[in-house]
Amino acid sequence: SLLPGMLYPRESESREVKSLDGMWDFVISPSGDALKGYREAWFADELSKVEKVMQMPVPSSYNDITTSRKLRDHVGAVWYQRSFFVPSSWREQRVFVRFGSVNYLAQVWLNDEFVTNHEMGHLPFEAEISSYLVYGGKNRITVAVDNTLLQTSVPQGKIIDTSIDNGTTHLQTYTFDFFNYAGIHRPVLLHTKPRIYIEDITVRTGLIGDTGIVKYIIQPAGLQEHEIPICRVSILDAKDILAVQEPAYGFSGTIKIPFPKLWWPRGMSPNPGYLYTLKVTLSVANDSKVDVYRLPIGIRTLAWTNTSLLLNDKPIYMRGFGRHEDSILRGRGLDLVTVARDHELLQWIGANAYRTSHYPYSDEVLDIADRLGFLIIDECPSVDTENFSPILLTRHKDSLSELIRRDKNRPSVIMWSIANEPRTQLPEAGEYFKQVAHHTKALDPTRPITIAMARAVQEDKAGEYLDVISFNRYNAWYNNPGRLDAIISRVIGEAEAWHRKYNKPVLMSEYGADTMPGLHELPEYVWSEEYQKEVLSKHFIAFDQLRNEGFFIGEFIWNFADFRTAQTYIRVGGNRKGVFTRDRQPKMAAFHVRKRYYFLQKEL
Ligand code: GCB
Repeated sequence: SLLPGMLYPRESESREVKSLDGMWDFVISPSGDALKGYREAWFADELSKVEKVMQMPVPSSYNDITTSRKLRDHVGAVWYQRSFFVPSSWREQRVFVRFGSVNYLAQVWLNDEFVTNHEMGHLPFEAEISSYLVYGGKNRITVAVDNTLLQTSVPQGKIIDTSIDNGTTHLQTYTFDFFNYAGIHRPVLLHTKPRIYIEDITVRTGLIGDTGIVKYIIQPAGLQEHEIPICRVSILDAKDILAVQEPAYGFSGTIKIPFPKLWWPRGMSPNPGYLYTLKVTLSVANDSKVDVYRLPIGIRTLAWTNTSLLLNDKPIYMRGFGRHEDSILRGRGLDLVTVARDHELLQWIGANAYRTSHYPYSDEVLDIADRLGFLIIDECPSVDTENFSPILLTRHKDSLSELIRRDKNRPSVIMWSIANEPRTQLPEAGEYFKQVAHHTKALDPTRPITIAMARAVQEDKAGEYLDVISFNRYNAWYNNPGRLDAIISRVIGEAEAWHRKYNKPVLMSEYGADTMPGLHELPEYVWSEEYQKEVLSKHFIAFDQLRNEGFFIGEFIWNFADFRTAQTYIRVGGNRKGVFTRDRQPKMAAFHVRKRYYFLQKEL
């Protein structure tokens, strides 16, 4: 692969991890003088000496923490800085800094030196900083974060200059329906690796008869030409007992596990999400230093036909949600309390799947999905694409390269979603998505790809390049609001039309209704709890009929929980299509969804 590896920083006998999370000094770049920080080289000294700084928690979005409208709606750069100490012992190691996600553009300086930059939120990046550090002393890290979205960014946005009174303001506009939260959204970790280290691991699993097959490829780094590497791979079960006595040797190979415990999704086994550990050790002859990395893996197969998706040779039916990484005050920042609560609620309601709408979720979220046996449709950050251009195509492909590099070994990930609601009716959309699909398939032929479609079946130009057709449709909401009677036939008709046109499995990736908790009305009226319940129930009837037709493979309610959007008069405090409120309590419909999802679990 062209990209260097992006293994999650895990401690081991050869690797140390030190978190830089906590309060950082923070300054907004003045609007009207966007370049000030660069001109004055704010990274070159303590920010607090030259500017009035505030304290900003990392990880978090910066938008909703203060009472400042200016900060909430800021467009352009902000600066983060903190200091930290590095022990002298780290001189013997390589040291890296890793950002789980910075939205959208990041530039990083270590002490006085520029270290790296990264474009694209929701995906990790790291850089080796060994040569920039003061060992046994104090260091300073500075990060400039710019949230500006343009027609060439993923996702796309537009900057509009407005003149009100006598000043000009840059306004960020975007068509996607979630707030463009910004900041250092996920953990910042310092981590060490030995001089010669395991750079990347790729695992593919299979099953032949009663034998589990684990194929692996190890990418080493730091080897000199004359050095003779020794790479050793073994597999441990969940109790840390060797699953096979003999380790495998070499940078690639196959390990066979007799009668393995398979990775099953929720509801298909009393013990879903079973994980083994792939333990890799790398050393060189005549050197005592050994690098050790432990990767959790699940043994499963995945296959698809023109009507179904098969996991361990069994057809799967997905019952779940589109979600968001969104919570009160924190915005899109990783919040482990919310992550834990969300997975409690997902279990309570009987879901077995979710889509990471509309961007890749954190490593920490996917770790839980692997462990609990959720089926994940893993979505790249391309949402609402409208102006297809060569630069955008390159970035879009990059987003998939980075996503697949990060998540390729995860058993929970059973599909790549290469876009949400792109304008697939446009003439250029065909060639564009042909190329994105090609790129994705070349990187990972083991998983099917999909797009969450919004355009009408007849006008679509992208479906032929996909393996699974997903569609988002708001019957009785955006289409025919109030017309509960129109739902069943429309949903069935559309699913059939997609299948007829492309002869591929079909799932419904979004449907739902905005609902104000506490608003009640009979007969059902838009925005009431009764209305949401009824919209969902009508869809359930349609899905049950579709399931008899043999090509329908999943239902995903929009949305798991209420979430924040840009300000508009169609949103009350944000998007209210959640079955749970933004503070993660059930609306009335949640109890009905729970009945259905448990019924499906029993039936399947
Ligand atoms: C959609 C989008 C999603 C929106 C949703 C809505 O089709 O994919 O991002 O939030 O509709 O509620 O309008």
